Amino acid sequence: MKKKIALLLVAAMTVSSLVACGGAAEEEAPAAATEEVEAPAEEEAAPAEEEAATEEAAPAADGEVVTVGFAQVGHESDWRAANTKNYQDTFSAENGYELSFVDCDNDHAVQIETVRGFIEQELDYICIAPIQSAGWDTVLQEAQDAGIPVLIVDRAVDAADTLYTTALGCDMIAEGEAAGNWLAEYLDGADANILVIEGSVGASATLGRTEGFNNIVAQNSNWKVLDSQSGDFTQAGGQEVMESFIKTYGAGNFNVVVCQNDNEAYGAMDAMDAAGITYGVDGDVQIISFDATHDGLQYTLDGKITCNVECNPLQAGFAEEVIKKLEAGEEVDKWTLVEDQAFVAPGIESQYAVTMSQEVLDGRAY
Ligand code: GYE
Repeated sequence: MKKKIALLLVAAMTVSSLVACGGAAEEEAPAAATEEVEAPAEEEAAPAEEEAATEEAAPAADGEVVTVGFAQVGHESDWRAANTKNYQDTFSAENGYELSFVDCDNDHAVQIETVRGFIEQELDYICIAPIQSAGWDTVLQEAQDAGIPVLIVDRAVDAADTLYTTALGCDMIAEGEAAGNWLAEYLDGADANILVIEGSVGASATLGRTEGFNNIVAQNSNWKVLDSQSGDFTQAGGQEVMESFIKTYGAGNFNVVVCQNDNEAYGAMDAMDAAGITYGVDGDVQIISFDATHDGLQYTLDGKITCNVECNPLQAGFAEEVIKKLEAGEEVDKWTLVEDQAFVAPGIESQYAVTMSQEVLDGRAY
C-alpha cells in the first residue's frame, strides 16, 4: 500500500524547510518548528485541523504497522549513540513501527548490502545515514525501481536527488565556517598554526567541515594548516593522530587543534596531557570541536575545549514527520535542514557562538 503512495508521490523540489534545533525540546516538536519557514501559503491554509488529520493517518493510529529499515553508520561516537537511541525510541513498536536497525560498523560495502536486504524484504521505508557520500547511485536506483521511498539522513550522498525521496541533516560546510569565523574573531589577527583531526574519510560530515573551515583559512593569510589527518571520528583515532602530530611538529609549534568531533577531542586531550602540552582557554593550544554532546559541552564549560560547534543528533522526529506525510499521501520537501549553533568557553563573548553556562549544559540531553 505504501509503495503505491510512494510511486504517486511528487516531492516538492526546491523549498527547504528550516528546522530550528539545539536541544531536546525541538525533538519533541519538529512539525511546529518546520511550519515556521515552510511554504507559507500551504501551511497557512492547513492549520490545526489538517494537522490533526495528518496525526490520525499516522502509523500508530491506523492500526497498520509501518516497516522502516535504518542502515546506520556504526557506533563510532557519542553523537552516533544518541542518534541511534533517538531512532529506536521514535520508530518503536509502541508508536506503530517495526524498525529494522542495522549497525553497518563504518563499512560502506556492508551498508550497501544492508540496503539491498531492506529492498528484498520490501520494507515500507528505508533510512540511510551514509558512511561515505560516494557510491550510492546503483542501490538507490534499485530502491526506486522497487518503489520504496528512501530518506537520506544525517550525512549526504553525491547521487542526484532524483534518486531518493528526501534528505535531512545539518549543514556541515556551515559548521566548518562557524568554527573558522569564531577562530578569526578570537585570534583577532594573531597567527595560527593549526592541526586538524578529520572525521572518517569520504564522509560528508568530514568533507563539509573541512571545506567550510578551509574557506575561512583562505581568508587569513597568517593562518597555516600544518597537517590534516583522519581520526575516524573515534577517541582512539583522535589520540593516535594527535600523538603522531606531537611527534612530527613538536610542542610549541602549533596553537590550534581542530577535532571534527567530540570523541576525537577527548583522544587529542589525552595525547596532549601525556606530552605535557597545555590546552584550553588558559593553555597554549586552543581546541575546536564539533558535535557539542553533553560531555563535549562539559569540557567547554570547563574551558578545556574553547569552541564546540553543535550538530544535533536528535533527528528521528524529522524523519518520522516525513514518513507521516508520505503515509498521508502528502508532498514532502526534498531537503530539511537541522540547524545548529556553536558554544564557547565561559569568559568568551562571540557573535558566532553562545557562551557556555551550567544552564546550557543542564539542558543538553545527549
Ligand atoms: O559529528 C560524529 C559522527 O555524521 C554528523 O558522525 C555525524 C558525525 C558526527 O560519528 O560524531
